[in-house]
Amino acid sequence: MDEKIKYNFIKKINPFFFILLFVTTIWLSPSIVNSKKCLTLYDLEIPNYRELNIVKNELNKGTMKDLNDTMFYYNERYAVIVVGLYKDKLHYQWFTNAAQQQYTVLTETYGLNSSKIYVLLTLREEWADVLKINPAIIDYNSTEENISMVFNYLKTILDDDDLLYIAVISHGGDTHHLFFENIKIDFDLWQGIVAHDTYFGLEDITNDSINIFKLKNILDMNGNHSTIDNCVFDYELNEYTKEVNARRIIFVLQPCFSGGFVNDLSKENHIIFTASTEAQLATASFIEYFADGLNGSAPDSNYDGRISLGEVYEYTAGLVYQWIHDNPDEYKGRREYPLIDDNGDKIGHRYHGWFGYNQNKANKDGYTAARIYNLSYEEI
Ligand SMILES: [Ca+2]
Ligand SMILES: [Ca+2]
Ligand SMILES: [Ca+2]
Ligand SMILES: [Ca+2]
Repeated sequence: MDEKIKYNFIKKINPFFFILLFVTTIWLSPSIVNSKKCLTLYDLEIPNYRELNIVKNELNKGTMKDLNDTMFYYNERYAVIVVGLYKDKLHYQWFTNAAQQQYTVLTETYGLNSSKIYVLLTLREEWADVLKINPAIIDYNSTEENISMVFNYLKTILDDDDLLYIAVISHGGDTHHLFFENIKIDFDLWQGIVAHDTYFGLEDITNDSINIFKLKNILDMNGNHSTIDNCVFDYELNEYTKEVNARRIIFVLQPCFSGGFVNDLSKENHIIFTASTEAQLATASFIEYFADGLNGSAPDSNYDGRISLGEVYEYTAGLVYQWIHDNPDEYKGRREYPLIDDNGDKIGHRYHGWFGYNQNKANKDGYTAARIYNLSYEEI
């Protein structure tokens, strides 16, 4: 083939070749994706968080500061662990176990002084056989007066170089839920419509069972909040804590609908973690996964040799997703998305698939938590 014929041949074959390549690629790609198995909704909603971590590790490499950069070490560290309404024996066992676990991790793993940890829990003697907490660590019955008293005291002793860690373990409710108490609804339908009034219940051992989901306990006939009050609303928790002076206040909230606390508690120096959104139940043990994460189970996703609070959150969220994924029959169609809000904008975001979460952008949720380590110090 002389040069001229060869040139003409390539000129003819080129467009045809590329069109064929293009069509083949388009035709093959869906069958490659689907060749393993059919994608389910779960697969789309819940990517493998370990794989995501690997991708993110690559992105994060080199972006975190060196260990010897300037760090701010918290002066004094305090904690408040509240167990509210448990209602039945099963939850009594679960919640007292989770509270003990929080206490153990804070004292043994992170060295908090036991005299600086306040545990509020109302014991129920007839269920002593399933009690999982050492009664000696309990400071007060879990009443609204005592909760308010503890935070009032902390207002007088904490300074802006201190850390306060607050864990709430309780059944929770939501005023939207109340209006529809007799109707079986898809909670997710209500997500994001308004910022909900959310609350956690308190135990009344003079009653066998206080049903916090009963309308009469919370709202009067006009739909206003009742003065009969056996729960702590989101705005009440904000009232109790807003004047506590601390460099950081960390909230870890297990109650159902706890995402509804975010808009009330959100503040520049607050790091808020919730078990679910304001429209979701919280059936997975977010709080126990979180304690496990703090206690060394969370992976060092960015290989900087230390575990950040952000890494603990991602580990926790991954396990909650996994738990919901693994229990599809019992909780068919239900979602639970643990939220984080650490940029003070009153909006919580979740780890997977939402644009508001980014550990590397200063104005996004996740940025501050990724720079707090061992509940002891943070990057400055
Ligand atoms: Ca109240
Ligand atoms: Ca709220
Ligand atoms: Ca790390
Ligand atoms: Ca936020």
